[in-house]
Amino acid sequence: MQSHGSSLEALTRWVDEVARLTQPDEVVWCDGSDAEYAGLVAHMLKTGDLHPLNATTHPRSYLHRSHPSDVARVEHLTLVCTAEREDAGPNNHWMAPADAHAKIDALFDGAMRGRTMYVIPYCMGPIDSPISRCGVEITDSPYVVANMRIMTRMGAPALARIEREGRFVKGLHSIGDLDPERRFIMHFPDELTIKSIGSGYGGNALLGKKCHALRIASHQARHEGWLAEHMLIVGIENPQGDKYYIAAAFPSACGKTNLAMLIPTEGYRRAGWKVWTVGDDICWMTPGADGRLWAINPEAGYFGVAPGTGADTNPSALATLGHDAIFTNVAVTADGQPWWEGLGEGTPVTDWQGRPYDPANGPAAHPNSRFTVSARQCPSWAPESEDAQGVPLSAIVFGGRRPSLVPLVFEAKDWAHGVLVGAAMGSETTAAATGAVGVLRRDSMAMKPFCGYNFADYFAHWLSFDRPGMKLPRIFHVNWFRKDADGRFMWPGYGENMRVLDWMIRRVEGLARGHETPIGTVPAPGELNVEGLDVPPATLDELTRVDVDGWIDELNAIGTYLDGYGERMPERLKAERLRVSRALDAAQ
Ligand code: GTP
Ligand code: SPV
Ligand code: MN
Repeated sequence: MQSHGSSLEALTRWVDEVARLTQPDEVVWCDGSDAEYAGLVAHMLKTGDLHPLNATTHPRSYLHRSHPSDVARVEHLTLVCTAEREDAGPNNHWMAPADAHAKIDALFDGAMRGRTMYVIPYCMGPIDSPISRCGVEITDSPYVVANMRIMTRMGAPALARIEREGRFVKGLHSIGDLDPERRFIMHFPDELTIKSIGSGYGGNALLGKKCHALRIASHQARHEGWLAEHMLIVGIENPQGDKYYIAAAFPSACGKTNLAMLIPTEGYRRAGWKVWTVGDDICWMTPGADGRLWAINPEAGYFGVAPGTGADTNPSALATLGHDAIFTNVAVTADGQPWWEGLGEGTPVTDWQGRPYDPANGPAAHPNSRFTVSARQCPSWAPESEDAQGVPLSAIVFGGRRPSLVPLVFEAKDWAHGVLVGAAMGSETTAAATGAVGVLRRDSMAMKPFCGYNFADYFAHWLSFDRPGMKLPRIFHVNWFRKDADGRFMWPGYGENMRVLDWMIRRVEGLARGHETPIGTVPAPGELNVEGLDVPPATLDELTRVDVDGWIDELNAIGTYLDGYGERMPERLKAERLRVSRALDAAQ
């Protein structure tokens, strides 16, 4: 650890160096105050970076329209720059660090001329938690500053912690000229450094989020014995007042925010069940002295998907969005309210690009339009989100968009099997990243775009938690997205997912025997609470059935996928796949 003061010296030196390279007109150190935020908003309302919304229905809320070519993450331009290509793995795009620095520094040369350079100290996680980590983002985008203010603990307290600790992640960002040809998001895990240019979009530009809290943090976590994951954290309180915490990894735009804010259906509510939101996107897990995994949400806000968020699907999110929110690339109604497909009320008059709405141009809101809002505004916000030690996990859930084959829910036999289930995850691509939508691909643990190192080493790291003294969470897999022959979802999802969480908790408590199958344990007939559920029995049977022939093919495809990682793939995982394959053959 560096001595007191030297860290700020290092920080100041880096800020000076960046200013010399990027040549801004002005350098502003952000303190995170309300007055600073209000000043930024006023400035952006003048420049057109923000547009006012209806101040009666949406106090202090604003619309941002991004460049139409800058609306999502860009995986092909996102690089992990380790000395050895193999350390980044086939799951990442790679460039040698020296080449990467040279390439991107040339783009940063003079990039901030005529602009203000903001220095943003931030803390990922509760400001006084030993698990939390700090960073500093330098950016020329006031929109990024405003979003970082909502998404992280930003400003003076973070700077004080950086001065005390002497360590922080360096993140340099410029919107550049927004030309996709000059857009890169580069990570240098060994230098705890991020450089991003050419995009103002969330995951590419809010460097505390995916770049720091997942790609850099996963690399640190591997060496320090913890896990940085693309997971929500939800607390479920039963009528007796016991709380169970569950973390769930679903790929981008596959239901984390919705499950984290779930409102139990009426029967559960009447019986006294409550659901608490700890986090909706990122989870840092650390083994505690008691052998359990303890989880914190490193973020302070939600950068959530707007489309599909309605009074019938996620009323908690709508309540959260009642004031002090930033909307990006949504449509607007005649009276200046934000609007998106699935909202359920209102009529769009202006689309996400600011044009008069014409259905011939596609959806009114961009499919990856988003809201940014403080987590504390959520009615189900869990006060334990601020607990320094985090919350203890009872279960980990994996899941993706699988239109066929994969049952509603099953439980892995043990930790190693659970790691295989997570590694084997598949999901249809979504609008959260540029490229084709609806293409089934492997997205191990929902970390394909976010793991800062070789997936084979990552799976080995996951397996390493299975050791004496650990009291590991149970591992489940869910699929809310099965479709029937007509392409309609077979499971109603959203609040009804409470029925699946309830079964998981009964499994944890030893109160549901389940039905063992070669792929894992599914609910035995009668175990899933279906009271008042509007799903035909034949559909429910189909949702919990294991199609042995289909799964034999799936396990073969998983084998091919794991083999793609060559020698580095842990034998334990290959053996686990073989075990499941053989069990399926025996059941045929
Ligand atoms: P990121 O922020 O991109 O990491 O996404 P996320 O995992 O938080 O996804 P989110 O909860 O925002 O959901 C994305 C889309 O899936 C939205 O359009 C939701 O309405 C839809 N969705 C969420 N849960 C369900 C569900 O249980 N069933 C169905 N059919 N759709 C769902
Ligand atoms: C995701 O794409 O998984 C998100 C949005 O949560 S972003 O922060 O842009 O990555
Ligand atoms: Mn995400």
